[in-house]
Amino acid sequence: SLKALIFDVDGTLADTEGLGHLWAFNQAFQEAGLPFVWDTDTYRVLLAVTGGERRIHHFLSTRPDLPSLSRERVAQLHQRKTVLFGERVQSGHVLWRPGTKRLIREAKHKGLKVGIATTTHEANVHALLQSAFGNEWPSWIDLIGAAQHVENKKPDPAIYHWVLQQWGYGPGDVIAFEDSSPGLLAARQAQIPTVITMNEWTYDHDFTGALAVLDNLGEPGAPARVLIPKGQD
Ligand code: XBP
Ligand code: MG
Repeated sequence: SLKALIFDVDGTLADTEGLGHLWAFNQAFQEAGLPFVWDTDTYRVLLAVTGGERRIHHFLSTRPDLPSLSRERVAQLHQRKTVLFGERVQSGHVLWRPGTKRLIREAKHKGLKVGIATTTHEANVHALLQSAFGNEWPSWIDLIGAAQHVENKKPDPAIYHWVLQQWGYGPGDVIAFEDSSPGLLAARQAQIPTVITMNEWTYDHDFTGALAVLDNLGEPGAPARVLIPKGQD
């Protein structure tokens, strides 16, 4: 029987990518005097590499024309990006998606646990939860599985295995909510039934195997629409 809901963060709970992460990456590059900017088309492709630090390394590996950066330099750059992202959330640039707060509250009122399974840094998750629930956020979220908890990032299922293990639950005890193909692959490889809420960054992803593909989680008076994923139309 259903015991818990597990939410991805970026793109699922909140629209974090464009005005949040992408802005923060570019701001960090600019502050460091680096000679490149990511535009939205570039970033759309780069999102296939999950984890900001890995994403920067991957980008540099595709651009031999650019000066190479040491591991430490990239780590510093990404630390600064995390600080900038937190500020961006605090200044109200990152909006929570329809239905997400409502569903978390409803789940808790029904006695379900609510967990997080994300590839992003835990500090970013705290900033986002604070922005949505204020200081009371720990009473709404039981468990946060984030970047530091597992080595391998989505589409590897490690973060989902970690969350299930913390609770002692099986994959049939939970439902996952994701917005992207790497996220769906991670949850599905852990055998977890997964609902997709797609967004502007992920509408063309392959969502084969999802329980349902929705535009968002819906609010009273603005219900979610069921979408037909690519390849099944
Ligand atoms: C999200 C990510 C993250 C963010 C950036 O993937 O891939 O890397 O884009 O955050 P998912 P960090 O929603 O599947 O977890 O820079 O903190 O990694
Ligand atoms: Mg996501």
